[in-house]
Amino acid sequence: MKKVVERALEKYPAKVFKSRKEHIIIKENEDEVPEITANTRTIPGIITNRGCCYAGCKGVVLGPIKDMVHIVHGPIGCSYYAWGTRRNKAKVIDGEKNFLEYCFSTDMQESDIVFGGEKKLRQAIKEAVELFNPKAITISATCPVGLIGDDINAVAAEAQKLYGIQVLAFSCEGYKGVSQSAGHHIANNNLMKHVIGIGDMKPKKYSINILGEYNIGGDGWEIKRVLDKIGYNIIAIMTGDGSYEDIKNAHKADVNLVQCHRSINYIAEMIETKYGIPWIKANFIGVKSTIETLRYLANYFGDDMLIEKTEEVIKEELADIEGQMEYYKEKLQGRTAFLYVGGSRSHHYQELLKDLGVETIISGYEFAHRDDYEGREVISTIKTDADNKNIEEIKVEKDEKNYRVILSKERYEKLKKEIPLSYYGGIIKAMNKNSVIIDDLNHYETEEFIKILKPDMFFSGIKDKYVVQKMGVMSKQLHSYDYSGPYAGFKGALVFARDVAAGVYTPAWKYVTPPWKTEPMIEGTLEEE
Ligand code: CFM
Ligand code: HCA
Repeated sequence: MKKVVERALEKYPAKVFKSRKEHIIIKENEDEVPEITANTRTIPGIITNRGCCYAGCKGVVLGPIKDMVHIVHGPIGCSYYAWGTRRNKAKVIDGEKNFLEYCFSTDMQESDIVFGGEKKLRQAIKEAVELFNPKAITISATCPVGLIGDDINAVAAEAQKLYGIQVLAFSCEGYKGVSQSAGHHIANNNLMKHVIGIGDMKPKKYSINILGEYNIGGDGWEIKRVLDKIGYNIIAIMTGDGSYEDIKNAHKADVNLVQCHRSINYIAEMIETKYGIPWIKANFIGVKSTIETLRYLANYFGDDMLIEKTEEVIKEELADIEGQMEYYKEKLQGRTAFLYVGGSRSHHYQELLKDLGVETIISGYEFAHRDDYEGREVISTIKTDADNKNIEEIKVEKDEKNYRVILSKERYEKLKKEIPLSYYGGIIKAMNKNSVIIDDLNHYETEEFIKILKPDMFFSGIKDKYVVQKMGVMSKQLHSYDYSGPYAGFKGALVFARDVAAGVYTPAWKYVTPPWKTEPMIEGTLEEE
């Protein structure tokens, strides 16, 4: 594998070679978790797949919240990008509002750049209030807003006073940070500061939130279906098919499930610190992972009835898919995959591929941080409630592989047992010996690795799907699921298995000649006599 990596990078100038090597690791031993360089600026000149800060804030985290009006202060292209390219699926509840079909923009023009755009923003808020009467509004900044110095915070504060509804400003100018990851953080901070905690609903038994689930292809609905069947009460899903009303009450849950750690670990941790609600790393992608997550959750509550019901639901759900999963596994067994997605799916989907007998030989993230690769060391320290009363000390102990969270006497008495909490193991641990893990992969490297490793399937996004498809390799989008789905949970696993088998077995591949069939394998120069 070392030779493979060196061959893929050999054309780089020395400086670029040195830098890129730090972002690529080979897992040489089973238990080893080598250090990787991540979350740094992409080398100028290299084309990266990454998005921008605004995409992470407005496009990913805020965008799916259905009952808020999301105004983009900026040029129409930015507005359209973060609206029209995301698959925000939502169900309208009777009497509630859903604005997801609208793209709200100040449509900044050259004159606004020269003379300032605050007036236009004020007008846009006024129109939104008059036409739609929303309960709350978000304003997201695009690059020019920061460059010309429009004060969206002042405009938001003024509008909040004037209209008597929450108007939240997000200074998520696209150029901030090194990727969309900075935008997740900005969105998380503001939701935590202004929305989470203002609700006063009375929670029911077994109340949970699902954090970092964006309902792509209906994944959130499929997860909810199973959790409802077991008897959980989901207060808020953040933020797929999410609602302002639900998010206000997120602090009332007993525990937070974290699906995408990268985009929402900030909220999970802030809720933990402020309200003493722990979080559990979940994975509802893959049959085995879903079962593990459900068992973990039932064990967290430690209620015998819940544990029994969980087993019953697992049995029922498995009975519905087992035969067909076996069929697809027979078709896919022994194949290899190359995964390259944003900041969490490259890990989650390996588990589902494992269910189908497919091994991931190379995988990477666009913008993950080191903890997503290498895992998290410590989860909890000290918990307090909102008023800083009832301080609970939670001790974290590490045994050989797992962390156990030992609760305070009071909480222990309430729950009657010690509760094992999962920690986040990271992607490297999930991969096999001799696999390659790569950060901020670019198009050049994608092509090189495909040529050298010849995986049977490639999972990525719209920016490289077709290049790889033209190389004769089955190429599937894991951001949008190629408009299929759901892929989560039990039934979703089957939809994924069907889609992947259909992709691998399509007769189209025989009409494509991969470059390695026509290109010379050894390059060299002929010496003149
Ligand atoms: Fe989390 Fe996501 Fe992802 Fe992400 Fe994204 Fe996404 Fe993604 Mo595209 S929040 S990190 S910023 S799971 S939009 S729903 S698919 S890159 S792997
Ligand atoms: C984004 C959103 C994106 C893009 C998907 C892709 C998404 O980065 O702004 O590149 O195919 O999931 O919609 O990640």
